[in-house]
Amino acid sequence: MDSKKLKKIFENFVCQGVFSNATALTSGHINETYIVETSDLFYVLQKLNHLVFPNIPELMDNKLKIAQHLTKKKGYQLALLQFYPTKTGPYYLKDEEGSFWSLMNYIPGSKVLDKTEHKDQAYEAGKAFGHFIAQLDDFDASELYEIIPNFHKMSFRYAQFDEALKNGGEERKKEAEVWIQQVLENRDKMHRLEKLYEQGIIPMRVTHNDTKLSNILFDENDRALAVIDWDTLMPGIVHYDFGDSIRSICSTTTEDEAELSKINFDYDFYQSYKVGFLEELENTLSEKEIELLPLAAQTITFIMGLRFLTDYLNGDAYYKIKYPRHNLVRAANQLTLVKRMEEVFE
Ligand code: GN1
Ligand code: MG
Repeated sequence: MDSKKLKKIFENFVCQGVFSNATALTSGHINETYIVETSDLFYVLQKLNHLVFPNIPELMDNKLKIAQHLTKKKGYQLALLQFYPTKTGPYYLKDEEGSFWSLMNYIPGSKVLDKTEHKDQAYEAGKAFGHFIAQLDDFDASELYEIIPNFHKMSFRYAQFDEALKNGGEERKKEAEVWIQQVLENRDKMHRLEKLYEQGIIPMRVTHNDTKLSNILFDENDRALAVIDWDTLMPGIVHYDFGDSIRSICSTTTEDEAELSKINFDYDFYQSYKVGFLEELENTLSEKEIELLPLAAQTITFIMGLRFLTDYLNGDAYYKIKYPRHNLVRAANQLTLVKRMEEVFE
């Protein structure tokens, strides 16, 4: 998007500084994100994908409530996201094309990691997400809108997959055959966490639901600075967040790697992440929740593989892709990682 348009959008928000420049960040799969440079400060301007997030007012309401809660907590040790209102009041702007925008603070001196480089980073990531969840423990989950209903619910993702299998093109199905087979074979095992939740054995908490490595900001010394991307904060189970971190933090490649032989599960990183995570959450989680963490790693990696595969069969309707078989590559990558995890855990 050109700079002139971005300037116009930015000027609808109440904040300091005169717009000088905007650069796109390309890592997210859903929203469009820009760093805005002004005479004063940097900001993060985001075009929110309203096909994925159909109710933007509710989305922003969730994020503001979380910000308010964490601001009030004296013990919150990470940098906070702040959201800026528009001149007409709401914390989002609807532009002339019907697109929705929000503006956030930029956290100075921060960087994002694509891949874990050493185990201290894994430990820091575990501490950061553990801390975030612990600080939300006294937040009333019923105050949050379920922004994407059934987001990590396996039965819902299986239903979408079954539908895609029924309607998908023959060619795509043939290309994806081995991965479809792996999904079918693991169906029951990967359903276990959801069943335990439904039986009341695992409790509901407020969870982040997108705890990948790139949703942590690090400082130059690799200390975690902030947990970002609060789009999917909703009621959930702790396993969603633990598992989603492990799949990105303990893989030897990114989820875009097409060369499957390069994908391994790094058990040292896993242990370090878990130590950091439990340092923050030991007194909050039950023994049963802790016992199920290895299954969480496999289940959430699997659900990502399943979602990429479903999107591939659907003709790439959901995730942004950079080339035609991108979603198939991502699905193969994640399902390979599940296998590598299984070898280690069993
Ligand atoms: C999407 O847009 P991004 O990168 O924050 C997705 C997550 C997936 C992730 C895979 C709302 O997150 O669930 O884990 O891609 N978010 C949504 O990298 O579907
Ligand atoms: Mg996200």
